[in-house]
Amino acid sequence: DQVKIRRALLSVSDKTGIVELAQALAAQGVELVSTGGTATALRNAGLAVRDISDLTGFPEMMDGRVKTLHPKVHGGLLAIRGNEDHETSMAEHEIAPIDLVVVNLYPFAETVARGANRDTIIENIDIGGPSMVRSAAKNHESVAILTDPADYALVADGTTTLAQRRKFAAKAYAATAAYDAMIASWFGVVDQGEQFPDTMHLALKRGQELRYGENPHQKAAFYIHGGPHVQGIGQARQVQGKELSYNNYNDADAALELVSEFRDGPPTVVIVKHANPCGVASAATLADAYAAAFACDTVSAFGGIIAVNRPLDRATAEQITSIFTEVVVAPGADEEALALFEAKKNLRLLLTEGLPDPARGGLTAKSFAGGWLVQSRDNGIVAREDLKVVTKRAPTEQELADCLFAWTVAKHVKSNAIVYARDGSTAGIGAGQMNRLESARIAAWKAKDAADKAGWAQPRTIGSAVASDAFFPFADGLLAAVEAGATAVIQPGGSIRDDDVIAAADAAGLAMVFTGMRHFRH
Ligand code: 93A
Repeated sequence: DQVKIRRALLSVSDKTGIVELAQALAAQGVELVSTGGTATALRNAGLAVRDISDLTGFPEMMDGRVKTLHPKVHGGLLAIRGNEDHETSMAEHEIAPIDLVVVNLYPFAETVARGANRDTIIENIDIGGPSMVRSAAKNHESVAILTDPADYALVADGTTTLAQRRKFAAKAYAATAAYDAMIASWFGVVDQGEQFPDTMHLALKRGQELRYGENPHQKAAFYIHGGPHVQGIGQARQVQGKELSYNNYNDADAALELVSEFRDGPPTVVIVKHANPCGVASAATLADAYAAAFACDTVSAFGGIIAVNRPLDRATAEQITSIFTEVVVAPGADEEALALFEAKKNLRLLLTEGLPDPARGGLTAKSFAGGWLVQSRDNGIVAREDLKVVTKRAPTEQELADCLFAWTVAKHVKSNAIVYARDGSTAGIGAGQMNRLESARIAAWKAKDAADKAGWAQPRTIGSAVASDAFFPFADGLLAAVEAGATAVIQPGGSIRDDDVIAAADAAGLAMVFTGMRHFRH
């Protein structure tokens, strides 16, 4: 099953490693055939190359749209070696067999990403390349197809094995499938504004095979969007530490998404555990913000995932490294901070280029047995002017600021979410309960526990603002917040019992605002 390569067709947009490969093949006596740009690159390196136009007997024409689309190319790729009928056709039409194709495609995604105009984008839809890739891959019994420069070295000796050719074929079809998926989504999503087309094509590239999934008996891998306009944890650069696990990715994503809400705000620190924030704070300095976020729940912060909205400095790094932390995500880090992290070999440090835009669009998906649920991202942002005061008392400036802070955090807490906040930091977070009253109670209990542990005179829920990710269906949840000492409430409103809830707030002297927007997160 070993094939000696006699003739190779090289046609690549990304010329990485092509000269070295061609040199190795030439040294094995392989005839090189190439399209315009590739032929020039090889000739410039002193190699003897046959032009594709010489092989086809046709010039490359129509601005290169028709270069390799010819029976002499596809016949040479598809003909079954040793099949009498196919061999006769080859002889009759002077078709020479091609044993190796090296192709990578017009850079469609990159062209879209750099904001090129429509005509340029269309011109970067490769037709001849994918055709050759598919022909060669179909005939992998005899023909090898290379689509990844990382595989070039494998054929440098001028031969291929069947096992190799099968692997190359699988990779080749994956490459053309991903390529067409990108084009399809550009037409559907970008070009026609269709968010939910009839069928969905995902161009996902495996970034990393993970050691295991959510649990050690599950297998897992990380896939990155191949398409443009995507920004997030997948694009972050890991500068040190152990390999990220499945849960690390999930938590780091939750932390980065939340801290990005404070992209234009004061220094802010988010500490996440099991995809829920356990402490969030904004302050004058990043170090102060970390201290306040940590104080919210010093127990849960152990082994936490931290995201910050400013480059890490020494003072913050000192605090972070003083306890066990799994992952830190930051837009940058200064030399002193980096040196401190370096001493903690296992700590995973991820640096992002800036922070993603919380208002950006896009889709999120969740798999269930038999399909996927797909929705547009929760990019809803509530501003001061959107708030409707529903109680007799209007919130003070400080209460309003705390309401909005608590609301922003609650958006990133699993439902039912209740968040108490005071002076720009969370005082208690209740997440993931099956009823709102319990979340309110848990958040208050956690605040009290934090106060007991720190030796404070009283929990920080006294005089706090409380946010609820969805409306209070009954007054009981609100009354639990009153009991905890909250003086202001922010919630969507919209319950049929809103009047009861408002009456309870008025009776307790609370100020309450409605957002008109809900932030369920499950
Ligand atoms: O415009 S095409 O779709 N028409 C073709 O016949 C064709 N053949 C190869 N594009 C075609 N290619 C692509 O040209 C290859 O996939 C490769 O990306 C590129 C290499 O061109 P050059 O060698 O001129 O740089």
